[in-house]
Amino acid sequence: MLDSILRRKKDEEEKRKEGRLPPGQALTNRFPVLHYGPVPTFDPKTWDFRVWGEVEQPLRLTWEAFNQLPRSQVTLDLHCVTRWSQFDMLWEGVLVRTLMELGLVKLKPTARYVMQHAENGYTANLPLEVVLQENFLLATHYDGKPLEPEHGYPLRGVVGAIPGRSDLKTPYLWKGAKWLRGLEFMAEDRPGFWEQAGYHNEADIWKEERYA
Ligand SMILES: Nc1nc2c(c(=O)[nH]1)N[C@H]1C(S)=C(S)[C@@H](COP(=O)(O)O)O[C@H]1N2
Ligand SMILES: [Mo]
Repeated sequence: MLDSILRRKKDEEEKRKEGRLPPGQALTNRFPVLHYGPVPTFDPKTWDFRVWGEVEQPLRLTWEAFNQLPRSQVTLDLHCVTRWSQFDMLWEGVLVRTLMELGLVKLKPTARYVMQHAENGYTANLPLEVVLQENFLLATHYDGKPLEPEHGYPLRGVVGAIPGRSDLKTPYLWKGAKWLRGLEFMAEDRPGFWEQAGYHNEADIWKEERYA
């Protein structure tokens, strides 16, 4: 017990020295579960992933089709607004850029923001530029395995920091919607679920943009 606390403090100091611990955050080694409401059930026969809004053509993919998309891997440091940070987490999933490269999604020039729509009405908004970065993933796997139900199985948005990539904007983790069912491309910004509840719209981890 004491051992593990001391080890965690040492790890935390290390990450701080490396410039990877944002202000007000503490290191955790156990992946916490945080969300509002119940964990939804997944039915592969009725599940779909939709893209609509400021796109040339709306898109609908079944679970079977979504699974055939090429996946990318990225190692992210995740930072939750409730002040835990977990480092070096291996994620796998589909980059939004990949949907565009395949021609499945063609953006209208008016597209500037993106709303993630998840089960039970959860939403999270981000600027288009962030969604197109390589630290935002439509994630199906964590640590080499399909997501656990409580972490968003079968699909979640995930956003985190890539060490050394200060060119990428990094918002807090609530900006990734678990149990994701669709992306709405928008001309104007709209607040998502936690943003309507008073969380910061930009949510930059380095500027500690926690609450508005
Ligand atoms: N669908 C959905 N996604 C969600 C949430 C939620 O309530 N519902 N909470 C967000 C918040 S506040 C956090 S911190 C992360 C937590 O992800 P985790 O449970 O995998 O750690 O999920 C985010 N995505
Ligand atoms: Mo959170």
